[in-house]
Amino acid sequence: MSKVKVVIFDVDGTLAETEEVHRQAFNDAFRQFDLPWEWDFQLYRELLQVTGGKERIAYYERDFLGQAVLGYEQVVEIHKWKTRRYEELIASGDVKLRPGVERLVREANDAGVSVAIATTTSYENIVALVDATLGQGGMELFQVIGAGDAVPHKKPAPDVYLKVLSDGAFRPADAVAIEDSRNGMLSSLTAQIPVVITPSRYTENENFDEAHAVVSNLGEPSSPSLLIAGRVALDRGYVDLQWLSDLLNL
Ligand code: XBP
Ligand code: MG
Repeated sequence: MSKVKVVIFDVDGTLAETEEVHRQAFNDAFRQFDLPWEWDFQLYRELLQVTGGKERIAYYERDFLGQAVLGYEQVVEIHKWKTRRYEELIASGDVKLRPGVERLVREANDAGVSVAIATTTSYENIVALVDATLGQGGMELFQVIGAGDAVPHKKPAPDVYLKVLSDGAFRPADAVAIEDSRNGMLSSLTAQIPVVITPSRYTENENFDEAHAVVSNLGEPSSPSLLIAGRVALDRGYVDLQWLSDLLNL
């Protein structure tokens, strides 16, 4: 009998390595709107500290360049174009789910354990990614979704996790979050939800000291994952419901 009642997944960096696609879509949008901006890998890593695409653009102009010329409506318009571009790029099918994600999502569904999403990206972007990776019907594998602008404050604020808990009538002690970033970890922990970190390309140097476990990825029976830090040994080499329950039982 699983103690976990809901597994809550972050999206960007956790379900898949999507941030390079977001970066490309931002840069394409800047060209489209004749803005002389180009975000490279290092700069984008810094800018990822600001969660949410609109917030990131506004921060870049105001605090990074120190000259706010775009009004809020223009930021929204650029971001809308960026979202369409992101959907196009994701639909090309080059981005794959990270190891173990599909296995754990299906294991939970088969066991009657809920699967939820808590992200700062938009609902459209989730659908684009899930359709491209899990195919038609993939969205039905996620019973509760907390996305983007549905809450007033994005991660590291706990709002999106609190929304998922309240929408699904889950207790924090029955939930576990899977995240890839410090901001995501703080969001989940502030909502009192235990968190497992699978660091991603952009977040591998962040501090995850407060996480319940850090694993290189969720792993597969055929390609085990490395336990970087954690309170329970990862004997089988991959994260499954039993292991998550053991983590919650501590
Ligand atoms: C990561 C983010 C997002 C994406 C861009 O979200 O901070 O802002 O970088 O997406 P997650 P939008 O919580 O899934 O890790 O442009 O749609 O905001
Ligand atoms: Mg993330």
